[in-house]
Amino acid sequence: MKPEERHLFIEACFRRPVERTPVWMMRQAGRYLPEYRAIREKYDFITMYKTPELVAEVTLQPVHRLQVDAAILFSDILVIPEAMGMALEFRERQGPVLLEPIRQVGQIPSLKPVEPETDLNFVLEGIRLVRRELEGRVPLIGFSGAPWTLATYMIEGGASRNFGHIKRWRFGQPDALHQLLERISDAVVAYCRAQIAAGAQAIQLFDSWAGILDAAGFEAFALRYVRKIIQEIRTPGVPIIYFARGVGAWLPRLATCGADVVGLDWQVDLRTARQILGPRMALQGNLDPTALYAPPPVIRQLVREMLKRYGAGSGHVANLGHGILPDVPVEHARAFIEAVKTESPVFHNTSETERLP
Ligand code: 1CP
Repeated sequence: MKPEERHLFIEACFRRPVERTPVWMMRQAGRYLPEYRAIREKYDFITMYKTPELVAEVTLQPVHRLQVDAAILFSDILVIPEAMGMALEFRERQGPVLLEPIRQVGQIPSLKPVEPETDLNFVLEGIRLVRRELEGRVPLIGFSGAPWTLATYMIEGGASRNFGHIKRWRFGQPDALHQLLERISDAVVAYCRAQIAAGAQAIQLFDSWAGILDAAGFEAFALRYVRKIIQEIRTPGVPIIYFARGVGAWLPRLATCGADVVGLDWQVDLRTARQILGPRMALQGNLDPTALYAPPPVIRQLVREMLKRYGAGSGHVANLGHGILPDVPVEHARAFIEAVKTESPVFHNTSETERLP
């Protein structure tokens, strides 16, 4: 069989049998890698994600160095607000900032519909380059921000402490918020479809700020749009992952999102999550990213515990519960990846797993 015909990562996403648990790390293409920092010394972050050759190079760095089971495109969720016409600036030590956040309903009509082939061609070209260079070794994950999280950045302007602006919309003018979320959803659908057409083999929707909502708000302002997007971008053979942070209290609701895989943060217990979500979807996660500060033998033990919490059989993609932190030693990241690869086969071998508690 040619390598591209069967990828562990894709098989596990669809809960088909695998000989071991596949593993990758959110934010694996980033600052903890010295080779990333070396490029970053020469270019600012925005130039990097707008240059397809650099996108390809950085995307492949963790594949070469750590032999992860999937590549994730080096880019950012804020390319969508930027393509909709919002000015974006990257500030060192602060991160990305949208210079004129949306604070009035009247600003919504000025947002442009997104045409990925023209507005975001640097992403699509990056995908094509990565696919060519990967030669089918591991699959490439494309991604987008989910509408709620993108709306949070568009209204707050950047990272926020209390999310006072968007919360004011959520409770005070929900219709205006829905109007904005509709527009963002249209852009996300077009963007994800274009990524798949260019060669993305899986799509992850990042809802990093879902956890600031209340239960009813999570359903009305986050899930409802995610469900619709997933229906519209569904493509045979291309798994869709929904990563929502801070939503452990709403697992039964999460089960209705329609994704093939749900990404979980480290506060969720994998066994409980599998009981609730397992019959319908695969699970991805969820080691605490700060666990990678521990020495490698401890990391190995923590990985063993994570695998055991999930239990026997397929349907688990090992990952961190959020992005890898910039000051984690590369050798600790390697210990995480290797521990999953060497410890997990026992959980896929029925004669062995029958003996597990
Ligand atoms: O070199 C630098 O200083 C830039 C650091 C950096 C990197 C490497 C940023 C700025 N973004 C990225 C890459 C990135 N961002 C990827 C690449 C693929 C990967 O390796 O996983 C992805 C998937 C993202 C997604 C992203 N960007 C999210 C969702 C995931 C998450 O971590 O919650 C969010 C919220 C962003 C916004 C963003 N971009 C960058 C920063 C520092 C932030 C966070 C700002 C904040 O809210 O505090």
